[in-house]
Amino acid sequence: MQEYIEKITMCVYKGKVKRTSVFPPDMKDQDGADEIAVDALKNNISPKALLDACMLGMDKIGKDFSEHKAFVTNLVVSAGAMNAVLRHLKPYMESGEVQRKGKFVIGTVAGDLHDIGKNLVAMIITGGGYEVIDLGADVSTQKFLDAIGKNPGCSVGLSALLTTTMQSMDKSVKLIKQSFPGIKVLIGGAPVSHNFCSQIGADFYSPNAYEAVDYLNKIIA
Ligand code: B1M
Repeated sequence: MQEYIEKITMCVYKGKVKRTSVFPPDMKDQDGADEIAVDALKNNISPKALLDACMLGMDKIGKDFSEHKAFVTNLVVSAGAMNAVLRHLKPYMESGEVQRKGKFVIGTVAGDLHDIGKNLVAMIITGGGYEVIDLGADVSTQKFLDAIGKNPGCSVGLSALLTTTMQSMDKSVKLIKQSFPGIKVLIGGAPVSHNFCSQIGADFYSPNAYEAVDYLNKIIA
């Protein structure tokens, strides 16, 4: 088990997507995140353990980037490797109840292109029994408002990964609350906090996908 975990962490960290990927040159002809994930799942390594291994790889490259030891291109290839693993985990994450408990609109806020965490949250909420309407990344306030208007009774989730786009989140939450006062707004993402959530008038801050599902289950109970 440990061997798979270490290999996945390394592939995400170094951005090795597939065996045929030419990057990074020092991993030429080695299996990438894609092949290792398939093999690991066949050998009963849990999806959760693979996910944790990816997060560790992402944290390592994120730390290198903040210390100026890596470039944006490294973040891009690491994201590619993590997405390769997530594609294989999707069926496990989404294998929730077939009957849907409610609708959930989700998106990453305007100006922010980070969508891996948002995609993960969307998968886990789908698995938790909700119909998820995923608006993607860099979502304008108007796009959120339109989707909420088309899906009466839904809850909404906003993700932000940059301190700069927390302002977009603030703006979107305020306008959503103004236009649809009864709607529950959930927020998340690395720079976001409980304090920020109260400041901008959102209903709930979730540090991860699982607490988001717990919250949705609580509000429909
Ligand atoms: Co960017 N980036 N990035 N990046 N990137 C960070 C976020 C950064 C912390 C790196 C660093 O400096 N250490 C830093 C932000 C600094 C800051 O603002 N404080 C940063 C920067 C600066 C930038 C650029 C500005 C770099 C540049 O161009 N100079 C640029 C901005 C582009 C833009 O958005 N306009 C940029 C670009 C990119 C890529 C496009 C190359 C790529 C994203 C690819 C993609 O998403 N498709 C990328 C990546 C990969 C990262 C890091 C390395 C990894 C992010 C990630 O996917 N993590 C990141 C450093 C890091 O986080 N270690 C970094 C894995 C993911 C599963 O976790 O998204 O946190 P996360 O989601 C978690 C929770 O936060 C939570 O649940 C998830 C699962 O536990 N969660 C929610 C998230 N959303 C939620 C919503 C909820 C509930 C929970 O309810 C609705």
